[in-house]
Amino acid sequence: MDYFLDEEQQMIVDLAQQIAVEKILPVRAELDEKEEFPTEVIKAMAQADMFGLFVPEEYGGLGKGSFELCLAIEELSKKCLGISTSYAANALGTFPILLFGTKEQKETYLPDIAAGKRLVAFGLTEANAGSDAAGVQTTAVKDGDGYILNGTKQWITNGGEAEIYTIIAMTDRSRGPRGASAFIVEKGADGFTFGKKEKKMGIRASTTCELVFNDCRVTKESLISKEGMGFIVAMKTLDQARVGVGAQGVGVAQGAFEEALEFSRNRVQFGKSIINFQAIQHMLSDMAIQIEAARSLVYSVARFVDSGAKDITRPSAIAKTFATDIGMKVTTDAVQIMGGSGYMREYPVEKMMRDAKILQIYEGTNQIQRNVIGQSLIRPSVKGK
Ligand code: COS
Repeated sequence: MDYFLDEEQQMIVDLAQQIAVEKILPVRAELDEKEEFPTEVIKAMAQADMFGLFVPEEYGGLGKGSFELCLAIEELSKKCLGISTSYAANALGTFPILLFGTKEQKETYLPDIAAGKRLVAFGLTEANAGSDAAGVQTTAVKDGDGYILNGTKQWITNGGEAEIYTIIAMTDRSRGPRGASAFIVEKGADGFTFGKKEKKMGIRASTTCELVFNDCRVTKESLISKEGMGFIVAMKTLDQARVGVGAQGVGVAQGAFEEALEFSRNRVQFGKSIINFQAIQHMLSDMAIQIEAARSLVYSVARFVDSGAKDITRPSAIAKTFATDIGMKVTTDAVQIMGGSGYMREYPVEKMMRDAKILQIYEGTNQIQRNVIGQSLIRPSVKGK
């Protein structure tokens, strides 16, 4: 399919593809095996200006949008979802500053983020606040001209590696979602430490850990937007980011499809390549149909996001849900086509299948997405048409 990319968009695809093939492919299995953060790949991406893609030019970025970010994420995801997760989570952590930050906050943080000098992480999730995002128990208590943070964030992608953290904490618990506020906290702040590093089923080249706040003092300049706006900051951040998770689904599905296609051309059984069997052809055809449908949807929604449309909640949830369900389906079918070989670590599809599972879970499970879509159908004026 031709998606009529312009010259710059094609350059972004080519560049991301080059990094994926030259820098990611040779190390992905080892990083997965050792559960190691891709420091060298991140450096290569920084040198290639990939962290500046979605940052406005006035803050040192390339001034591109969600669509270009999705193109880059898709290419990286074809080769390693763990590494693309580190990259995409950096954007997730940056969106609160980009969407709601003051001029000073943008001037302080965005140039380093765009240069890839400082990674970012988004801290919403807690032990008792997963799908129920308003259940955050971390507190931020006003103290003089600052705030004191206490609490523990869980399962934070880029935790420990990132230098900048955008954190949701309760400034007034009695107000429920309206009592949450968003803050920027820097690595090294007094009272801010890292807890246990998680051992995961997949995306093992990305790091996931706890953030522990123990009387951590931040200045009032660290507050993003206003007190009480934290839940909206988090929801709008997720609305912005979810189409990128859809792009991860498209990428990992495409990667697995290419492996299965190549394998089925070469694998001979009953005297012929297995691609000649209709059972295999139909599976490959379904994979091709599903990937193209998911890609078309993700690209359309990313362009819609870039159009400046006010309400992107429902389309983002639709793109995330559809494309990540496809990511899971296609990677599972790739393992099936490759049979015993597909199940072995010698081939990359078992990793792709393990990796793909998280896409249906993080940034809001696909069940929560269906709730969000359902709510928008009940209250069209509030959550989109
Ligand atoms: N954009 C703007 N405002 C939004 C919004 C959005 N996408 N979603 C909700 N709001 C607003 C609502 O309109 C409501 O405003 P009012 O108080 O003025 O009525 C307020 O926020 C509370 O919304 P709601 O009542 O829908 O909140 P719930 O506690 O029921 O939670 C869901 C809603 C389930 C959608 C939310 O908790 C969620 O997204 N959960 C998943 C979180 C997630 O993705 N976690 C993954 C970890 S982060 S990587």
